[in-house]
Amino acid sequence: MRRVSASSANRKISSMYSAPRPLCTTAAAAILALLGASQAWAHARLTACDPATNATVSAPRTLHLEFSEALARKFSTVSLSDAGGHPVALALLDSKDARAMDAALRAPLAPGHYTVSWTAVSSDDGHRKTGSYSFTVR
Ligand SMILES: [Cu+2]
Repeated sequence: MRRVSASSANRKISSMYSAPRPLCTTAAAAILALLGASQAWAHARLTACDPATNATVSAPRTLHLEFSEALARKFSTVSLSDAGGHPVALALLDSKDARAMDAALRAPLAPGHYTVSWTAVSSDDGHRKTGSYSFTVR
């Protein structure tokens, strides 16, 4: 999230019909600007995923990850490894939601423990954040 002056944020709100962004994003930008909030608030955090963190599921066909901000596709990645740390082949899919990453599994997953690792780069400020979570295939 770029820091914007309060006056430019106010202009954005008053001209919301011409603003390219949804109102909630614009309003959030205005609030952050008024509070002088830390840029750390704007990093793309993982907000939801399927399979869910620590879930036990039947073999999934896809992975879905949702973030708090739109992603810079070129620099954002997701990978999967099995319990032995070996990479599992994924095919990144085109996500309609700019804040989501979707990947298809090239082959059905055998029962076991898997770890998803992600790198999310915010398209807004270029900040990079990484994380991982696990799920189990029954
Ligand atoms: Cu940021």
